[in-house]
Amino acid sequence: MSVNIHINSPNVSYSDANIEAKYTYQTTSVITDGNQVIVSPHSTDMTFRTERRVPRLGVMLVGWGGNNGTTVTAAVLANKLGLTWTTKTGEKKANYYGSLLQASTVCLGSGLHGEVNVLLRDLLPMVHPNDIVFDGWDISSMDLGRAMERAQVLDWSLQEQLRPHMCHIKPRPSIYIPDFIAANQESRADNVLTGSMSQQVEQIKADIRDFRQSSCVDKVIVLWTANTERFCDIIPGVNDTAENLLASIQAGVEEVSPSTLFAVASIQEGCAYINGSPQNTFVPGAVELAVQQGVFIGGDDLKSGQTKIKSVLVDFLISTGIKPTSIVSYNHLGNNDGKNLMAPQQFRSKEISKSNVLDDMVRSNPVLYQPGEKPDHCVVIKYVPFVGDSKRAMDEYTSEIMMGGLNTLVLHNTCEDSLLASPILLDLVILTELCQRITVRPEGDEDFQSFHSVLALLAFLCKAPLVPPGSPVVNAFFSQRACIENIMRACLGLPPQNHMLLEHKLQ
Ligand code: NAI
Ligand code: DG6
Repeated sequence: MSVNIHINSPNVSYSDANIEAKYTYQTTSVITDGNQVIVSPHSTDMTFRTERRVPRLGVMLVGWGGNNGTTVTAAVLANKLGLTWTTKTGEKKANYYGSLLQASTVCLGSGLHGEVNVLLRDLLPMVHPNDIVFDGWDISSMDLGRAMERAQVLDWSLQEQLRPHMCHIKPRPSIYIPDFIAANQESRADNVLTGSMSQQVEQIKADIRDFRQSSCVDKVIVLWTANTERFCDIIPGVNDTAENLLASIQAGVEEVSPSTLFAVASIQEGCAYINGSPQNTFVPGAVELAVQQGVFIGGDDLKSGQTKIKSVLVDFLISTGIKPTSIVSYNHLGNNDGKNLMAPQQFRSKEISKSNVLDDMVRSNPVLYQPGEKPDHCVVIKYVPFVGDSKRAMDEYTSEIMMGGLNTLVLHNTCEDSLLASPILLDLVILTELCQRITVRPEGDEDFQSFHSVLALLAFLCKAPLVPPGSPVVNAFFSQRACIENIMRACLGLPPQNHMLLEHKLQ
């Protein structure tokens, strides 16, 4: 059930169109000189403006016929239709567990009977997942009903109820360049565009326009949830600037990946583009193009399971003064993602995105880690067809504790990968859409400005967060979550959540 939140403050005003909140943003700058550390607090007054009208949102998935694509489409349908189904353990009901926005709460303050917690989705006007209209592309022509069956994620009796709604939906033909994904994917590729590279990009742009018009959506966001590609080489003159990238597409240069082609098409159509996979889709030329066009881009790679817990556990260990020295993360899975990741170049993309997650936490504690020192960190992925989408992840964390002691933690996690990923896909597009309606005006400025085109706010949902050039990358789970929560609170003129509870600590 949704609640209606109204802020009772002279700093917050409501009009039919907007919520405007006056806010004081507090930061501290630090100058270090030997063992002297000079800290200066600063305050900047600003106004946050949030458009209240929630648009009809269209989401186009690249890789719509895959496990994530079919599962998220089916889950939204099941929620919309209020479906229930029976398994050997009883009746199940469609829900959005695992979604930050739909299933996690924020404490607003104290009421008569203690803390009042509301769903994050109720803080600001937001698209409800049930109202999203889906479309998309896949190199496999299989209809979504059969593709859902191929994915082997949802219970059979739920599939039976959903199939009549999904069997008539076919993904649009897509851009297929075999060199970028594993050779073992070739047999799926029966739904591919032909023509020159630039003609194919034009077709993707025409698809976006066609979807926008035929489904009467106000906005389209495009999200890559297709196979992991190999990394691209960054080549001066090819993909290093927007101009060179566009010229390379015209010339059909080989080192431009399908995911970058989709990014370019989306940006040129004014649609935000999110990369749910690990590859370096956002080559410098693509980032520059997004900035030039003022379009949001975000990614990379959904942070769904093993890496999510790593961003919690390492944060916990280092912030309690314990020194992780070795982290070994093994997992096996049997879905098509696992099959694609058997190929060394595609595995390497995933290995990179899973490996960088420790960096900011390690850097934050110079007592535990000398400059350049890092824990040993090993990532292994194996393909075991029998387990299907039910991924098994095993992790060993060894840490140094006091006086040369060792502390070893071992985790075993089994879960359907796509059921963890689907709510994250929804959070990504809903947060991105919300950010398109938020603008900020620092005091003294004439105009309201949007967030930077590289939407770093999505970091909580991504393994390898994309940030504006020169910005710090934050991987630590609770800092990432606090960032989202506190920006949403700022839009309502509310201070950051400080957890001090002083009202209960004084005499
Ligand atoms: P999947 O293999 O089931 O689905 C990928 C789909 O993309 C397939 O249907 C394939 O035919 C299609 N495809 C490949 N190249 C394409 C192209 N150029 N254009 C259009 N379609 C194309 O994989 P799954 O499990 O859905 O995962 C998708 C991506 O998300 C993978 O890169 C995976 O690594 C990433 N991911 C998945 C997570 C999860 O928990 N399931 C978490 C984090 C990332
Ligand atoms: C095996 O690692 C396959 C991958 O696609 C992962 O399942 C996916 O990236 C989720 O990764 P993690 O580390 O967040 O569980």
